[in-house]
Formats: sequence, structure tokens, C-alpha cells
Amino acid sequence: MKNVPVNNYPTSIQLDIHDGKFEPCLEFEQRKVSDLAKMFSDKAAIEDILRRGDRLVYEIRYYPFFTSNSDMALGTTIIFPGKVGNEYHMTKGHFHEREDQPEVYHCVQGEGVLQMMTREGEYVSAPWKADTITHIPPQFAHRVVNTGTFPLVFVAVFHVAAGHEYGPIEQRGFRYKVVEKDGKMAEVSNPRWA
Ligand code: PAN
Ligand code: ZN
Repeated sequence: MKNVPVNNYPTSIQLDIHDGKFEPCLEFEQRKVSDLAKMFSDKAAIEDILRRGDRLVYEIRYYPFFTSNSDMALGTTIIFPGKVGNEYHMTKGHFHEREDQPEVYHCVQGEGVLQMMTREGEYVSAPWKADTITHIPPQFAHRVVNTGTFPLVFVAVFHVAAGHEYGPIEQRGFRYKVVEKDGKMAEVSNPRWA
């Protein structure tokens, strides 16, 4: 993270739980269907969306609390409702590069699923609704899926030094995919793990 001031004093920020916004926001990122082309499995659905001009899936806002000797950070993510094929909108998902770095996620609005998985493929999913808080141990990759019809907003607390590793999830995804089936949310086996 660039241009982040060091501040050795306590800091408070005010969050809008409806859209995950806060001021000042030190880093802002948007991820579109094109950025998640390796994550969603229905390639024809992706091409169709891209032909019509791409689509925003989620936004991330970061506030790193850098002091002289610590790097705790806050991130808020808003995942807009929608599907690519039958797969619900979701974050890319990643492992932390450092094996001693856990994370806490707090869902402040919406409903969905937090998927977690070790490198060996041990899979745990947590059903999510407003005010579900989940501790993600260091060895678990993590991805949030919005299965509702409203934006899902969550707050993440982590150390910047944790680092993000996206490669393994880009290559194989999680063991299960979260899809709409017969009008309902379902977790179905991911063929890339067969
Ligand atoms: C979060 C995530 C954020 C976006 O801040 O980075 O929700 O998800 P992806 O990074 O998977 O696109 C976090 O887990 N930080 O460690
Ligand atoms: Zn993380």
C-alpha cells in the first residue's frame, strides 16, 4: 500500500454499513466480471457479459492503521447481487502468504456464505447474515459469496504483512461452488477438484 501515513495515535473511522463507505478512504479497488474470469466457471456466460460491456461485482475500501511498528488494516467489501451463469457473485478468494496470519470478517449487511479451505482441500463454509462474525485461521483460504438480492457488506481486519496469494484459487477454485439450483442456494462439487 502506497502513501499511507504513519500515525502512532488512536484512530476512529465512521462506517456506513449500507455501502461499506468511510472517509478518508486510503485505497479503493473495483473488481469486475473480467477480473474474475478465471474464477467463474460458465465461460459462455462470462463472454456474454463482456460483450455487453463488463459488470461490477464488488468494491473494496482499505484503511491501513500503520504505526511505527504495526500494520493492522481495515478493509470493507461490498458485493453487489447477481450471478454469472448459475454461480452467485463472489470475491476472488485467496490464501494469506504468511502462515501465521489469521483474519476476522464481520458481515454487516446481506446474506451469503463464507467459504474457507486449506491447501489440502479441507472445506468449511459458514452461512452468513448481518452481524455474523467469523475468525479465519491462517491456513484457510477465504471467499465470500452473496446469495441474496441485496448488496452484501463486510468488514475485514488483518495485518497488511499477511499478503494475498490468489494463484491456487485461480487454478482450481474451492472444493464446492455456490450456485442457484431449483430457485435456491446450493453448494455443489467443483469438477476441478474431482
Ligand atoms: C479482504 C479481501 C477483500 C476482497 O480485505 O481482500 O474482501 O477479496 P479478494 O482479495 O479475495 O478479492 C481480505 O481478506 N484481506 O486479507
Ligand atoms: Zn484475507
